[in-house]
Amino acid sequence: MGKIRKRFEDQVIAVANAIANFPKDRNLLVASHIDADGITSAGIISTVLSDLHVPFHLTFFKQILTGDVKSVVSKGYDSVLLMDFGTSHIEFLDRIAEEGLEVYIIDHHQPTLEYEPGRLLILNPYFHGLDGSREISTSGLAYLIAKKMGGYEHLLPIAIAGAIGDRQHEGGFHGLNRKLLKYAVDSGLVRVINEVNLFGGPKHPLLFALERTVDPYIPGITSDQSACFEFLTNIGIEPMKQGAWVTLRDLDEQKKRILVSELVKRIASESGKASAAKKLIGEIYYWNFEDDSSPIKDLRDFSTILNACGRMGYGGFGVALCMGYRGWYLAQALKVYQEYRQNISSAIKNILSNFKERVYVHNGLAFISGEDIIQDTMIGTITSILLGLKEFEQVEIAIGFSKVNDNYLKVSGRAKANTGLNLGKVMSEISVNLEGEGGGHRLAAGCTIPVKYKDKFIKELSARLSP
Ligand SMILES: [Mn+2]
Repeated sequence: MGKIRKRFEDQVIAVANAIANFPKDRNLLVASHIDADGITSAGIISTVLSDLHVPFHLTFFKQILTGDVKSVVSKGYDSVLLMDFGTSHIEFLDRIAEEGLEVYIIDHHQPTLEYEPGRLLILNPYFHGLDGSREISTSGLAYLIAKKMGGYEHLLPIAIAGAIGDRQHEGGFHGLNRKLLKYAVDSGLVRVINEVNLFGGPKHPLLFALERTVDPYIPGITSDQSACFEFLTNIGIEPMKQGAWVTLRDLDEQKKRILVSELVKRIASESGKASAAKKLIGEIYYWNFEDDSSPIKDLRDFSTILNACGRMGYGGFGVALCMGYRGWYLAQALKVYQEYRQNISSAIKNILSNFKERVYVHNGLAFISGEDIIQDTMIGTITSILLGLKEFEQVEIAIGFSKVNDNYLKVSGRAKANTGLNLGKVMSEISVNLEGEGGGHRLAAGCTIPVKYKDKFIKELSARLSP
């Protein structure tokens, strides 16, 4: 083990020890991000804390701005544990820690400054030479901490679902993620197969699988059952045979090929076909201990459902699923997921049918005005989906706008692979100059800016990206 890896390991142990020995008379606030990575991280840590009989409160944040961090530290708790955020507020948190608040951070976002571990106890792979955007997510870090305490191997599939939520599986898992997946497979927790990537897996009725697939988003199919019926019939696949729903497993290879190629046509133009096909066929990660008929058997579906719960304001259902609850909680989560699909589908339809008014494309850069029609918690997802559609074939980077309130805009940026640009860094720099703030990863980032600076933001970003 290299020196760097050793330091990373030591830090995992340090955080694990701190949690294991957390004094029960101190009150603790756990604050996490509302996406799938944040919810799975919260689920893993909540399981551990419950087992330790440590009382704590759990809360979720959607944007994680300085204001949010300030509100976390001002609530009067003795200790706070920030998950999937906090790295970009180290300086501020360090000052607060000096005043007596105990601060723990488990995060994988890029730091904006080098930090010498001092008063904060922080676990971030970037401080140890590891690439937090590809090699491990917060849920993976939470798992490593749990594992150090012993007996938490069964939580590994949950950690993998978190990494999937942050799209770290795309192009295959790397680094620590790869190791975690290998361990999950070797120990029989997860099974990996190559299959058509539709909701519910190979045994799910094809009609509903199509309707429920959000990732990839299939224009005219996602969330429209009668269109799915028509689509299948038109390409010669009967949705029902002898009174039983037809599933992926019932199709022969030729029918499967037709299905995929017709779906690819729906999603992408000629040039985008290869990447759309890649999204449609790929590794599926099965949670072995989940029932075959369970809607969260496929860890990508689990991740999508958790993300939907968070975005729609029901992160708690997601945490319950991570802690092993099913029944009513799962039924509620599925209801939320249905509403989420409908929201996405109507937002996409709205943008595409008002393309001229809503989208401004220039030099491979698209600006999408989603104010008044897209919630600030959904704009990132919608921007990602739009960037993959054929209408955005010429676009390398898409920037979506939505309203936080009357004074502020949420801006979400998504880049196609290999633009060579660090979107998180660029968005952080531009927003800071415009009385805003933000950051994120290389290919996915976000920021908040005052409404009055929208045009300036567009101008500055365009200038930064022009050759
Ligand atoms: Mn994350």
